[in-house]
Amino acid sequence: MTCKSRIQLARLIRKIEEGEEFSYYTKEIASHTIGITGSGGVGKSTLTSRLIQYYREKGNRVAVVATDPSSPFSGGALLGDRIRMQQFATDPDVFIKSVASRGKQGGVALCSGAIAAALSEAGYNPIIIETLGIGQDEIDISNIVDTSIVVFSPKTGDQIQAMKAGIMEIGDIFVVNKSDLSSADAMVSQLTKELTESGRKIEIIKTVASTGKGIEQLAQAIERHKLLIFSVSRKKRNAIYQIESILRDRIYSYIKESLQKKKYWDDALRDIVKGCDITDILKRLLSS
Ligand SMILES: Nc1nc2c(ncn2[C@@H]2O[C@H](COP(=O)(O)OP(=O)(O)OP(=O)(O)O)[C@@H](O)[C@H]2O)c(=O)[nH]1
Ligand SMILES: [Mg+2]
Repeated sequence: MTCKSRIQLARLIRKIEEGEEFSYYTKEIASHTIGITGSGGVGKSTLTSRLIQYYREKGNRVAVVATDPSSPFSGGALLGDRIRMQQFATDPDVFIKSVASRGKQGGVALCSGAIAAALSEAGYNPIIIETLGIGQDEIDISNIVDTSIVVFSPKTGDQIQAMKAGIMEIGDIFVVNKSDLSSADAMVSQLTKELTESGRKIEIIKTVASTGKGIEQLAQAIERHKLLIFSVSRKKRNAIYQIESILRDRIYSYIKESLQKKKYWDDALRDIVKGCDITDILKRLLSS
C-alpha cells in the first residue's frame, strides 16, 4: 500500500459509499479492472476466489468489489460473498469490499467505479468487480471495467437466447464454468454458434472453479485482453505526446525566428546579460 493504511482506506471507501467523497468518481483508474458477471449461481464468487489466489501467487495485491443485493428496507449489503472469500481475510494484500446495489439496475452499485479508483490509488492491481447474479441486466459493468468476463454454466444453456440482447454483447471473454458437468461441451458449442452468427471473435474458456481447473488459461486470456487494450490506449497517449512535442517545437521555432527578425531576441538576450528583470523581458517578448 502506498500512503494509506487499511483502516484509512476502509474509511475512505465508506465515505465514497455514503456520498461524502465525490472526487473518486472522476479519477482515472491506473490498475487493470476485471468484471465478472453472469446469472445467479454460475460460480462467479468461486471463480473470483480462484483468481485472487492466482494473482496472489504472482505477487500482486488484489482487491475485489462484490455487489450484494440490498434490502429495500435497510439498504444494507448481505455479507454472502465476503463470507465465501473469507479464506483471504488474514492476507493483508487482499482487500474485499461488499457494496450494496441500493436498487440500482445493472448489477453494480453506483459507487463501484469510484471505489475501484480508491483501491487503485492504494496500490491494488488487478481489481475484480463481481456483479449481482440477476441474469439479464448486468450491462453497466462493461462501462466501468477494462475486461468483462461473462460466466456461463452448463445449466444456463437455455438462458442464452434470453441473454442475447444483454450480457452476451458485453463480454470480452466467455467462461463456461462447471465444466465438470457433462453438458459443458454442448454449452461451448452453443456459445460458439451464437458468436459465429453475430460475427464476434471472443475466447471461450472452460473452467471448474471449484477445483481450479482452467484458471491458468483464464488468467492468460485476461492478460491477452489487457495487453490489447492497454497497448491501444498507450499508443493513443504516445501519439498525443508526439503531436504535442512536434507542435511545441514548431511553435517555438516560429516565434523565435520572428523575434530574431525584428531584433527583439537579441535585445532580450542583451538585457538578460545586463541583469534586467526576467519577468519584464518575457512580458516584452510576449507582447511584441
Ligand atoms: N460442480 C461445480 N460446482 C461449482 C463450480 N464452481 C462453483 N460451483 C458451486 O456453485 C455454487 C454457486 O457458486 P458461487 O461461486 O456462489 O456462484 P455465484 O455466481 O457467485 O452466485 P451468486 O453470487 O449468488 O449469483 C456453489 O455451491 C459452488 O460451490 C464448478 O466448477 N463445478
Ligand atoms: Mg457470488
